[in-house]
Amino acid sequence: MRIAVVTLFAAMVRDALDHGVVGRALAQGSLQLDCIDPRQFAADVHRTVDDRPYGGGPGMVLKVEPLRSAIRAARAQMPAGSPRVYLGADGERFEQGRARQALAYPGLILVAGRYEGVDERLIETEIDATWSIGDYVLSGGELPALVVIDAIARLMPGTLGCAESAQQESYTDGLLDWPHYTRPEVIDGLAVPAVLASGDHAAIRRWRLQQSLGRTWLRRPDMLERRGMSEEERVLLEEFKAGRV
Ligand code: 4G4
Repeated sequence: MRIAVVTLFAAMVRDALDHGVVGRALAQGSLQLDCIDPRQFAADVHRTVDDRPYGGGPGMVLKVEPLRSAIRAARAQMPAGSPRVYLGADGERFEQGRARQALAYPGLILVAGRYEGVDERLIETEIDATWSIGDYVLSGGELPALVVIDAIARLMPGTLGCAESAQQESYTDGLLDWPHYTRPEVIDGLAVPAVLASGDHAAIRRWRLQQSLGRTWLRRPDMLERRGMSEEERVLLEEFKAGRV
């Protein structure tokens, strides 16, 4: 998959993605990243990319022409039908479901704003959607763009070291994760749950599903409400609530 980021801080975006599973996806070529800097399209000797806001007040606004040229350049080098997405706190919430949907896109153009934001007419004419990663204001769209790229990249086939890890998680989609343990078997008087060392894979699967259901019920009942449960899941959650596990 190809992702283009239109940003005044290309090095920040590239450097942050050069680690871990996303770094490997880039090295492998399953993910291709292009950063396009609006400053390269600025017309004057000072390479100006901002200007004063109409109506006055503090702060600056990203100028239309350099940003528009950068978005168009991104579009020209990306597969046809790659949506242009602006990152802003006023956007639609970017959640796991959106990350999964984005896997099917031919490409994705992410536009990171700075200063007080961009000229509204540019959003109207050059942007297909605005995504927000949560209800807080950041100094630029780069961190949200990085969050979006990481969430998508780890879902791409071949990105996670183990081919099964993504699939293993699928039956608990829409649930919180189950608890994980590694050696030693006892630490600070706390033992690993016996079932995990039993070798009984069906029992382990049931225990993990039950822990995921229980945690989601305790910590994020809204997620459980949205997702619904199978009959097996209902039984497992009732057993969890009864405190038998
Ligand atoms: C648009 C307008 C996204 C974008 C102004 C971007 C939070 C999110 C920005 C700004 C962002 C989010 C510079 C204030 C960039 N902040 N919640 N900031 N600012 O996804």
